[in-house]
Amino acid sequence: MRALREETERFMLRYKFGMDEVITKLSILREEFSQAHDYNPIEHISSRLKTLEGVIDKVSRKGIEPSFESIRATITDIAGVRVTCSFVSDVYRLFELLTNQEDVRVLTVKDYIAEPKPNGYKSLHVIVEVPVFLSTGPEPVAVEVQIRTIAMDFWASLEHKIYYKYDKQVPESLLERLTDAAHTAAELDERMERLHIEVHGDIAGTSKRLPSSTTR
Ligand code: 0O2
Repeated sequence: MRALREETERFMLRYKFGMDEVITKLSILREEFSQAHDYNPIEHISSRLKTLEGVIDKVSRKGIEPSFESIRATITDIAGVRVTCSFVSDVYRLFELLTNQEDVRVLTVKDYIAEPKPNGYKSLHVIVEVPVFLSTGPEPVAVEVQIRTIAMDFWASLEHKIYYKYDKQVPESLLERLTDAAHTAAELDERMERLHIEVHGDIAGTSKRLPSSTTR
């Protein structure tokens, strides 16, 4: 029993390490990009680790017998990192900067910005695999990274609360208003980005520092 508990803790710890590694990568990008371009593409980084109960629930819902092996093979969002950016262009820029790193392997990409969910949900989801260096050697660990704008995040967090408040049975009229609000959020993103480009120019990933007169 004790051995199983220790193995379970060790199993879950790997995901925490993978998550920490991705957060470190993002924090380095944030700091370095700010220094090199006088511009910060990341507003906020948050993370969460699924509970063991949550993981077992999810694998069981898929009709799979829970085991370390089956969980490793089928549940790729045990470790989750969420990044909010000001603008849609920053979302894609950050995606490129992260996934172009040599030790980051992309497992799947779901671009709900290009193709929003029917309810209006927008976000860029990428499952990456990063090596975690343990005393027993390196181990690849999957981490789900969700990258989105502040407006998309605002919408998603309210939608998430409403979804659970109504126990997943949200009244039709509320659903319609939520989808409408998602369109408004998308429109706001476009307007804000246009304004930003007008004031600061298009800060391409490789562009030089902005002249001091145009920075705040
Ligand atoms: P939590 O607590 O945020 O982690 P899968 O996870 O692969 O079985 P799916 O649908 O293929 O399921 O994964 P997908 O589409 O990549 O979305 C999974 C996560 O995206 C969700 O995690 C949410 O965080 C977020 N998400 C997806 N769709 C919506 C949506 O319509 N509204 C909101 N607010 N968030 C969404 P979890 O596990 O549901 O929750």
